Amino acid sequence: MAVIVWWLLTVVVVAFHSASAAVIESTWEVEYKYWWPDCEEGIVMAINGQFPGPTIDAFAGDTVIIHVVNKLSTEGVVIHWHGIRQKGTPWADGAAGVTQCPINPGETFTYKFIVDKAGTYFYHGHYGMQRSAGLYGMLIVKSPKETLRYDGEFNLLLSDWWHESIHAQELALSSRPMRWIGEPQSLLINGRGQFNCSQAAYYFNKRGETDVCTFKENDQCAPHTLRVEPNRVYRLRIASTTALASLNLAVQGHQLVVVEADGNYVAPFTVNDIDIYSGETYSVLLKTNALPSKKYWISVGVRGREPKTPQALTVLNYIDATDSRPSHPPPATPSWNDTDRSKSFSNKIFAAKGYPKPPEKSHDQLILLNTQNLYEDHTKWSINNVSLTVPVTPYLGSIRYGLKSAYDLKSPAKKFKLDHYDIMKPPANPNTTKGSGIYKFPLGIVVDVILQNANVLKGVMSEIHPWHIHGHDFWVLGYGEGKFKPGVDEKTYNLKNPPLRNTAVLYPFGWTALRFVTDNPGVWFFHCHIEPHLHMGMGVVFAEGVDRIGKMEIPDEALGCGLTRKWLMNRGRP
Ligand SMILES: [Cu+2]
Repeated sequence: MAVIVWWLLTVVVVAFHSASAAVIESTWEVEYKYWWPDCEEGIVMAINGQFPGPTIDAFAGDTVIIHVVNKLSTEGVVIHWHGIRQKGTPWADGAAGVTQCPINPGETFTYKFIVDKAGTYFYHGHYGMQRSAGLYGMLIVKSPKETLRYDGEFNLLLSDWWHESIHAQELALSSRPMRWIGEPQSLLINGRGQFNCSQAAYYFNKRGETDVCTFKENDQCAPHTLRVEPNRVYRLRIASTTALASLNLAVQGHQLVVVEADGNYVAPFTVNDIDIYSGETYSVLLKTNALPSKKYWISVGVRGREPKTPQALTVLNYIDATDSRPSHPPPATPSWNDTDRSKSFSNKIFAAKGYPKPPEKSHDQLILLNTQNLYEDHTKWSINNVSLTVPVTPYLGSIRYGLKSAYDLKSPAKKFKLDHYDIMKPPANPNTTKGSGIYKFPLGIVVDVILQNANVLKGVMSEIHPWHIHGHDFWVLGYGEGKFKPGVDEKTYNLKNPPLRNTAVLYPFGWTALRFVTDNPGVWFFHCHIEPHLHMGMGVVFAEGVDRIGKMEIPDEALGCGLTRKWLMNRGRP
C-alpha cells in the first residue's frame, strides 16, 4: 500500500513539474555568412543561417539545452548567456578561458542551464571579438505570473557594425602602436541598418548627399516595422549588444515607461527617450495613444562619444495609418557629451517595490582603478595596474583540478592607492603590467566594488565603461564625481531601493559603487562590455567558493584544452 501511495505522489509531482517547467532544446550551427546588415555586403556570424541568431523564448524555470556546432573552419567559438546567473552550472556560462575551452572547429558543445528569473536577456559570442562579428540574439524569459499588463510585445536588439572584419580589428588593436578601429559605420536594429541610404533623407538632406532608401522585398537591411493597434499597451524589450557605442532610443510622439532593467523590475518612471549602454537591457511600456493616421520614427543614436555614425531608424506603424511616411524628421539624439543628462537618467532607476534591500554592510571592498596604459608599447586597459590576460586553461577547470601553474596564483591588489594618483590627468607612468591573477571570495559574503574612472593615456579625456558581471546581479549603490573617498562616500550609498542589475555604467572622471553577495560557487568574469576594451585587458575575474568548485561536476567537454586537457588525458594514471 505504501508503495502505491508513493508512486501516485511521484506521478503528481512529475506531472506538475512538466506542466510548469519545459525543456527548450535546439541545435545551433555557427558559421560565417555573406550578409547585407546595413545594405553593404559584409560577413556575419550566423546561427542556423540567420543573423541575428534565433530568439530563445522561455518561461522562468525552464531548462534550456543548446547544442552549439562550430561550423567555422579555423576558429573556436563559445556562447555566453548574458544575464543568466547559471546557478549550479558555471561551466555553461560560455566565457572562453574563464568557464570553458573554446569549442573546436567541427565539434559540438552542449549548454544546459535553467533560466530561473523572468526578464529580458540576450546571448552573444565571448571569444576574441566574435560578438562584434554579429554572434548574438535575444533570450526572453517570460513570467507565468506576469504582473505588468500589456497587449503585445516587440524585441529590439541594438548593435553597431563595422565594415572591417573582426580579424582586421583585432590585429589593429594589438598592433604597436595600436590602430584604433574608429566609430562604427552603422547602427543596427534587429540586425538591420542603412549605411548608404537614409529612410529620413527627405527631411534633412537638402544637398541630396544621401539617397532615400528604396528597399526591395526581402532585403536583409530593410527595417522591421513595428505594427501596432491604437490605444493598446506594448512592451518593448530593448537590449544593447554594441561593441562600442552607447545609445539613446526614442519613439517619436510617444513616452516610454521604464519597467525593467537587466532582468529586474524597476519602479516605473516615464521618459521621452532612454540611454542604453552595451550589456544593458530594458523593458519599456509604450501606449499607442498618438494620432493613429500617422507613422512615427523609432530612432537610435550614439551618445558618449562624438558620433560619426548615422541614427538607426525604424517605423512605428499604426495599422490604421493613412500617411505613407512619418510627417516629421526623426527625433534628434540628445547631444553626445551631455553627461549630466545621462546621469540624470541613471539616477531615475530604482528597484520596484518588493525587491530585497541590499545587506547593510559589506565584508570586503575592492576599489578598482580603470586606466589606459602601455605595455611594451601596446595600448592596454588596466585595473589596478594589471591588464588581464585570460589564460589558455579555463580558471574553472584549473580550480576544479587544483592545477597551480595554469594562472597567476597571486591575486591582484584589492585597492589602488588613490592618494597618489591624479585621475584628472594622463597617467604619470604610462606603463602597466599584464597578469592572469584573480580575486577569490568565500561563499556567503557581501562584497563592494567601487569602479574608479580616470583620464586616458593622452589628452584630457575619460571614457564611459559599462561594467558587466557574470553569474550575479549587483545592487547599484550610487555614482559619484571625481575620486572616491573611502570612509566618506559610503555614506551616500542608496541602501533603501537601489536597482539590481548585471551591468552598470562608469561615467567619465567618476566612480560607481556596486554590492553583491557571493552566493554562486563558480568563476565569474567581471569586465567592461566594450569589446575593444575587454580585448585590451579591461576585466577581472572572481572565484567564489573555491572548495565547492573542487567538488563540482564539470563536463569534460568544457575543459579539453590547456592543462585541464592534459589532466583529463592522464586521469586515473600516475
Ligand atoms: Cu570600457
